[in-house]
Amino acid sequence: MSNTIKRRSLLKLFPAYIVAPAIIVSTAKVAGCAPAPISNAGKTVILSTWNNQKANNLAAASAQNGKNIIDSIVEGISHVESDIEDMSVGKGGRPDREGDVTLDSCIMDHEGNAGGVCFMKDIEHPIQVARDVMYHTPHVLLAGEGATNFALSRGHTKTNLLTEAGAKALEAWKVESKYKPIPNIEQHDTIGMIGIHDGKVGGGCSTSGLAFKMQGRVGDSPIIGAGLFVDGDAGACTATGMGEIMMKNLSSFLVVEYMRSGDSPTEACRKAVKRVADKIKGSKKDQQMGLIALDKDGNIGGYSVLPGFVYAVTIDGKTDVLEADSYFDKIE
Ligand code: SD4
Repeated sequence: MSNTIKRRSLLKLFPAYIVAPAIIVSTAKVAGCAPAPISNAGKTVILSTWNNQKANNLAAASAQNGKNIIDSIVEGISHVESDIEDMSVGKGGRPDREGDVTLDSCIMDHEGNAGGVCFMKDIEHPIQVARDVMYHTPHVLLAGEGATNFALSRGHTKTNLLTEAGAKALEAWKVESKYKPIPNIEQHDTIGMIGIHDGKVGGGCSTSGLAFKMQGRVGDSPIIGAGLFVDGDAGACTATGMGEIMMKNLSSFLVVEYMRSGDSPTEACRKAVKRVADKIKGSKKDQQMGLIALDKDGNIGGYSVLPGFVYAVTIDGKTDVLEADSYFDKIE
């Protein structure tokens, strides 16, 4: 992760309003004497959770080649779903405790159309199936066998999602069988991707969920409002981390609503994180939630409960990895 930019170190060099967040500026709250804001209006902006630079670049190239924001995001996320080195998404994902890899995903466009799949087995590209649910069914979310059968009806084929590494990880876990999600695992986790292209905002999210979860467990990633929310009049937000937190607080929805009320993306994420972190205060601090957001003008931001959350940002073809500020200073 050579070109990670740590926002705190930039803050030492520049006034906060210039570095919020790091390379892109949202000066919504700087009154009167503010310098001219640097705006991303009119640019193609792609953001994804974790160090997903390759996925960002594919999505950006796709937009450059004339695809709309939704299809570009599907292209970026599909790459990660096929990457068996990424053990938190798609093929190669860590299984549940019964040995099944089960996938969750959703997608949403600027008009408020949405689709998702959850607890889906045997299909490599849940993000593509989510898009099909959005555009080719009257529903928003298909689960389990229904989702797999729908995927097959749309031309997907069955794939064995469990790799040797995934099976070995389960065997190792069984020795103690302790369910203890690890914050920031591999810096390469669930992919949530949001973007704006041709003035249209969109987003998608895809995961194999928390490793060694109970069979049937579904996280935030396929749930509109929890793992992802998009509104063409306000912006987009997506989440990563311990899904139960986002599900109980509808964090992605909350961030978009804060932006609608005038908060910058960073401030909106900070406030949604605070809502969650205030409830954690006093108890063990080992539950991560990372949020990234984009407003309708292309300004971006991120914030997390615990340190160590990074996200990839591509603006007009240039990609960087930023580390978000966090509510707590350390993981306990
Ligand atoms: C879940 N939010 O299933 C996902 C997991 C995740 O980084 O994001 N891991 O709860």
